[in-house]
Amino acid sequence: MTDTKKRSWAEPFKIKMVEPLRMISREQRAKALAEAGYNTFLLRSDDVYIDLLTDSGTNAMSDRQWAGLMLGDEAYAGSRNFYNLEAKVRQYYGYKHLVPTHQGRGAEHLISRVLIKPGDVIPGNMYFTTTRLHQELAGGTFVDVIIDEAHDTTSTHPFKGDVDLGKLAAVIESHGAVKIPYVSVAATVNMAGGQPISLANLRQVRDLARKHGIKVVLDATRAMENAYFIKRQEKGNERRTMADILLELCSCTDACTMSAKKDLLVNIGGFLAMNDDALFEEARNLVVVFEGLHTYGGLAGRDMEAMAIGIEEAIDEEHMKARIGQVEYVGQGLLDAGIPIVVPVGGHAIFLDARKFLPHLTQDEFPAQRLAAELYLESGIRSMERGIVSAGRNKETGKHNYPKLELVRLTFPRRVYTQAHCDVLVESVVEVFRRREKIGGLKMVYEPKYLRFFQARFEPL
Ligand code: PM9
Repeated sequence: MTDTKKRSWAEPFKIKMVEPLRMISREQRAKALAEAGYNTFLLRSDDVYIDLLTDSGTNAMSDRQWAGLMLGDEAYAGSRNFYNLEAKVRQYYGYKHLVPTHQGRGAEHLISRVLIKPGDVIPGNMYFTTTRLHQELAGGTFVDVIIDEAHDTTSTHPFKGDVDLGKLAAVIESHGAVKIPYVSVAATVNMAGGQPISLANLRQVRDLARKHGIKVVLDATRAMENAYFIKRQEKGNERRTMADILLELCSCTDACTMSAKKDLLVNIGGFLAMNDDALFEEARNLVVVFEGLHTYGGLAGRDMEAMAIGIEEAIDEEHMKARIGQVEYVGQGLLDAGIPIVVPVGGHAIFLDARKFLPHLTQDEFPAQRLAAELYLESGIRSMERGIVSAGRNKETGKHNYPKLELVRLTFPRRVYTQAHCDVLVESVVEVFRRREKIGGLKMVYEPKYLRFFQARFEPL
């Protein structure tokens, strides 16, 4: 019987252009997987049916954004699109200065070079792969100060991205404020499952850091999604706009790095933004060395225009409701089927708990890597390992880092897939779960030096 009280939501857009999908046969998928060394990053996109590898640069742009591309001012210096973007970043993120970069890691590179000295320590709410690598390449060491609940896939804490203030205070106490150039705060926290940080917690982080003269740098890559969670579930924020919350989030920090390929609905782009004039001066000096002139930072004028328009579309609450709603729809489907996932469901992805999915495998047998491979084999769906392979090696000992979280990420590009794709996804995961006991582990047969998850190769044990 139809529930007459239930009111469904629907996407606030209709589809104007389509890109055909095709599914190759199981035999072809098995061959493709072996050729890719059981690494979903090494599959050809043509061999993928539903691509949930990432939400990075894979979003569908709107008709307004495509029109914006035609307004690209490709002047080498002083492009009008830069000034449009600068105005939007000031309006919505509130920082005084903007340094465009080709993508997020370009911004991470610059800020790490400017602020970190060899021997420094950077506390943060869980590592992110590229962020931590740039901190390490600049001579720093990342220290995780996220709350313990973030490492527990079953904890239903609503803000698992929060910083543990006791842990942060202890890092400051043991290393001294002079060794800590900044606190690295992500909103939302990707590796924890897309979990948000609360405004109350960020205010406390700011107060503690300021007391010791330490900066706070925000990874604002998915900060709009974080603002949505604050509005929905942090007391006292229900009546505020997402835009207002975003401004306050940023105002608690001194600078931000941004991969615009996520929240901001573009295929390429990023930036560094800050209030401090001296920091801006240094970043502007370096951007011309590594990215491009300070008014394009490795981007075409048209890319900056699409980003400026994307900011306004992404801050729209109907857009965000549908975006997060889609992720939650899949999450609920998987939970109803008894599949172990990280709860609460986060902003950009569903994370399968590979330890619980494949409890007969040890972490050295790369359970999440194998599970991602198996899901591809089952259904042509591409996902991403977020476990021991992504965690890399300890920079001192050279041994594997063993993260508590051994996850497979099913990541949702914005405005790309329909509810029918979501249903196919849930059914496919359930099918793999049904035959989970027969799934074996992997051994790593090739390991690159940096960010090994991108290019490592594996074979079945
Ligand atoms: N994130 C993702 O799929 C892209 C590739 S995986 C390394 O989640 C955060 C929170 C990110 C992020 C990229 C970057 C780097 C910084 N911070 O990929 O260089 O999620 O634009 O951004 C990916 P870029």
